[in-house]
Amino acid sequence: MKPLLIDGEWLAGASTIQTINPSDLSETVETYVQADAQHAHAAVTAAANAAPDWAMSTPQQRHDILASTSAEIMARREEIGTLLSREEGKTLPEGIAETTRAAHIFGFFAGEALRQTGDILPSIRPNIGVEITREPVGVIGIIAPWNFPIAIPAWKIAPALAHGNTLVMKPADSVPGCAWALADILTRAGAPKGVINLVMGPGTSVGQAMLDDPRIDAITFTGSVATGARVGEASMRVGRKVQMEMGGKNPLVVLDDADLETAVHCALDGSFYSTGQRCTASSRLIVTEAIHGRFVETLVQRIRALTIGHALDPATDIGPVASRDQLDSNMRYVETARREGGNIRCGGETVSRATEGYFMLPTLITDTTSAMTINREEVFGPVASVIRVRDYEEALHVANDTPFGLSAGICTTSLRHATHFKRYARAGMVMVNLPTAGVDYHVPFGGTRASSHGPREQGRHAAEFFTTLKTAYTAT
Ligand code: UN1
Repeated sequence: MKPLLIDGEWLAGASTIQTINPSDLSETVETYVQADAQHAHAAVTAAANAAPDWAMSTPQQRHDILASTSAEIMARREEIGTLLSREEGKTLPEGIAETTRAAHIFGFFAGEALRQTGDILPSIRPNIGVEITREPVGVIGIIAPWNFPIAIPAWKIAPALAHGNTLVMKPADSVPGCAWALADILTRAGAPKGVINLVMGPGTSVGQAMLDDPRIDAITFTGSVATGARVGEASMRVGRKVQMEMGGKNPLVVLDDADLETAVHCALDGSFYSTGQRCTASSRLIVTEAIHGRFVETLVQRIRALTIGHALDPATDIGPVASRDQLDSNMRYVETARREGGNIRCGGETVSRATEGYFMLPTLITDTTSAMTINREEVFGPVASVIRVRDYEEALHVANDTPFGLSAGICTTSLRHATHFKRYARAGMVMVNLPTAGVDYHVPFGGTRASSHGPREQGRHAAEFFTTLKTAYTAT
């Protein structure tokens, strides 16, 4: 049984939950203690009490904790990756790759702890000097989603600590295993008591208690648009800094001059790997007329060749959907697309395997228009739709015809179109001849409009959220 971590103590609580393997519903993965609102309160108290000392910790101390965390994650990547795949359902290679990514993130931010910088400059007035320094924000609340159970906690925890903040973390209910492993590793790596607090529990009680607690100075959230709105409103009420990564409805434009192999690969990877459960997934394939037929035919062939199955089976390409609710929601979206005139070109149904799990065939819906529900709302499953367009200009227009703005891709051999798209795609990230999903950890991550709010995550730019600037004037 995995306990809560509050003020350096591993604690039992009044209740527990068990996680279930979405590849095999007969298998319980782990039992976790559930926090309540009082635990959340105690966790914030611990983080607030630990904040002044941790803010004064040396760059070397922060570096060493983060570097040894990175090393332990790397050494245990198969074991932790397996736990990830058993709880979330992504395939074992995806689970191990995500765990490796988490190790790299801790390694990067170990370096960032040493690379704190500031500015010294003259005042506009005589005999005055100005210093601009970055200070920790204080107590960070972390609310993490279920689809990247280790990478997203890592890219929130690592910069929070590197920049001298303490934290209270609530992992997603259905996949707390990796966040628990991180808390355990960080504690043994030397994080002082109260610096990291882990409260597993429902959003309605634990998450809400965090939102309502004005002692949390900043919240970093990844999840749905609906929950993001609640996080944003609650944070505004207490004047708290907030960073939110929410949905996407990411376009992948395929132009007539695209290399067909590249385009099909980008669509297959971007739309269906990780079972399409990525906010960066390519869910709208916007294809110009001359390549449309060949592209759809080849993509359908490749989709049909994918093996859908148990996440730990080495033959599996695409694991199960993560939960019953998500599967039901995916199927409702497919039904709505059919009703609104979409052609379910392949997939669109659940499948049985040797073990009972949430298996769904990757689904391609053709003959869709930008106005259809399937092209307006995020599905968050192995479902992509095709919109046929005349030319690049229409493709760009359709690509931008969405409230979201996370990632946008284009497959083309035209430098002119690629260059224009990089400039005019309304998204935080643009991919040329690459899938819309799959990002580096050393550069900014985030989007525009309904996808994101607040400063970017990851890379050096993470400092904007996890620090606050101080400007000091000194008469000389
Ligand atoms: C990726 O595409 O590599 O929740 C990462 C998500 C994003 C992470 C995507 N925040 O899907």
